[in-house]
Amino acid sequence: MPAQSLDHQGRDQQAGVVDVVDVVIVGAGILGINQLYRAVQAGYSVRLLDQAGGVGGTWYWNRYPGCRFDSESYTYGYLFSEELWQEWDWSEEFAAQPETERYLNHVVDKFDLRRHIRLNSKVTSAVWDEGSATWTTGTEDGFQIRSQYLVSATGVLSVPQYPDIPGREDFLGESYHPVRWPKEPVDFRGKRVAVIGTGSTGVQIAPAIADEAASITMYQRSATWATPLNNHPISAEQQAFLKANYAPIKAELDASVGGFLHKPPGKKWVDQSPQEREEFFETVWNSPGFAKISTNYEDMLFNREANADWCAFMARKIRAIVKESATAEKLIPTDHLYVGLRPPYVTDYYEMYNKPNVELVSLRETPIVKVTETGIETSDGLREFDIIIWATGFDFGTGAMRRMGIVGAGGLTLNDYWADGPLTYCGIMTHGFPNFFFPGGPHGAAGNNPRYGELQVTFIQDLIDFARAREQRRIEVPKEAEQAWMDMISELEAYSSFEKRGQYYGGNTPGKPKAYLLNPGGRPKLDEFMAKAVDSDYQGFFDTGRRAAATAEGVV
Ligand code: NA7
Repeated sequence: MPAQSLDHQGRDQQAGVVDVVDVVIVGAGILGINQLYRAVQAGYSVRLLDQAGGVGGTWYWNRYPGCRFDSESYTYGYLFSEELWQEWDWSEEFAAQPETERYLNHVVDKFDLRRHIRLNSKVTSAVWDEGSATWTTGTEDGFQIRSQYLVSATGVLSVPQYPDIPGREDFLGESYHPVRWPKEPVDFRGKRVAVIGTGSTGVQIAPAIADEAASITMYQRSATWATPLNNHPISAEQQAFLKANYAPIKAELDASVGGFLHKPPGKKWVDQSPQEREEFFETVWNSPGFAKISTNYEDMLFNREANADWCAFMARKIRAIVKESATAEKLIPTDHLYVGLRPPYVTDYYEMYNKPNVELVSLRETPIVKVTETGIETSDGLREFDIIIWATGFDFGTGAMRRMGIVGAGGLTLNDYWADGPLTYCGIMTHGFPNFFFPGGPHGAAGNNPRYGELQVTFIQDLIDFARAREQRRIEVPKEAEQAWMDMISELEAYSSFEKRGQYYGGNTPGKPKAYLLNPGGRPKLDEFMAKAVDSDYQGFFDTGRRAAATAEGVV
């Protein structure tokens, strides 16, 4: 079926028809759009499927008040087109969700990508056929499509997670998860609002609605080390600077470890006096977003004393901002150091607690007993609400792929192969699943995700081009290459500051294997592994199928 047969909503006119294309991409988020752009540019027939009613992925779904970047806008956007860079003006250092959704729609239209996209298409199965060396992908509405290559760009934060609290379904007021926020704005005026969860999402929403709502009650299980985002509008002068410096900025980002422009300070805590430390921490506190990590003392994450000193500084800040001392003390984490959990970056979060209509409930002191028809009962009694916001996180990293019904070579399911945690090569391929790629997947990133993702998207497109040029129909990462990447993960994970109870180990998701889900080697390790594959003409990537067949026949 030619792409032109899509109707104006991006749906095929006849569900159930088996379509055949070169590449099927799942997910119209930042990396799915990037992969689509590359594949279309390279002349492939492509169909992109997304369960949403619009493009944007994370930036389509998370339309809750206060949602915004915590990576600098211009470092998050695409770098593959200077023309795009020159024509798009980000309005703020850390843009809000509506602007990012507009940006991604702009990119799709500018590069004429929309006609390849089928929306409202939730993938429920994807099965490899060895004989034809193709994938057949099926959607919830019965549409089927066959392709030589399958790319799952389904994101790490796409499957919402609700806690198993008794009575959650009984609540008769409005309930929302931020990643399934309605398109129509929620009216908070005069409403009593509960926010469950104080991760990056909960602490963004609450200050954004605190003036409108009658009351906000924050339910906090773990306090987090939130620090100011320090957002600001991009001035005309800064805009001119960005436009004039596309090439050097791109070069700096391309060479960066984590995809940021922040520069390490060249200083260690251990070498400084108490007064120097105090002054330095003040500068770090006033720095933008993730610079709290990347421009902090170079031994901060590796020296517990240095980290504890930074935490003591942040605790003093919290006490200085939050007037009621009992509330301030509850907000100060006592069970983990900085970057033990993913640190949120906030605007007016601590200040919000000085408003008379905002209350903090520590679930460590008074746990939730149940949700009732009218509110939430904790061990100290019932509070009644009109709206409950479940800012309780995600099935991180593998959530979406584990729900797509992926079946690889020999009938092996992805869920079985990943039963003890994902096994990947560069966070993009897994052995036993030929012609299948997942940019932005588990083990892929640990920083500014699009900057990792663009390395992966480029590698995937180059690999497909290479295989096509040599008439290799089957691409499979060799087990040894996957093992080498997994060995890197295990070795460097030892230096990770993240706690096992958090999302990066699957610790927040009941029943999920506890395995590290980030790339602890940063972009340099991706570069190193990918360059090795490219330099060896992808040695071993094309003959594993034949080897397996030969082994089965007893030839080898
Ligand atoms: P997070 O960071 O996983 O935070 C989820 C929050 O929900 C966190 O405070 C949890 O407390 C809390 N939570 C989870 N389950 C419960 C129950 N049962 N009771 C009370 N509180 C609970 O998700 P976010 O959406 O905030 O952020 C996700 C990503 O978005 C983030 O990494 C950024 O990349 C952007 P806990 O810490 O588990 O005690």
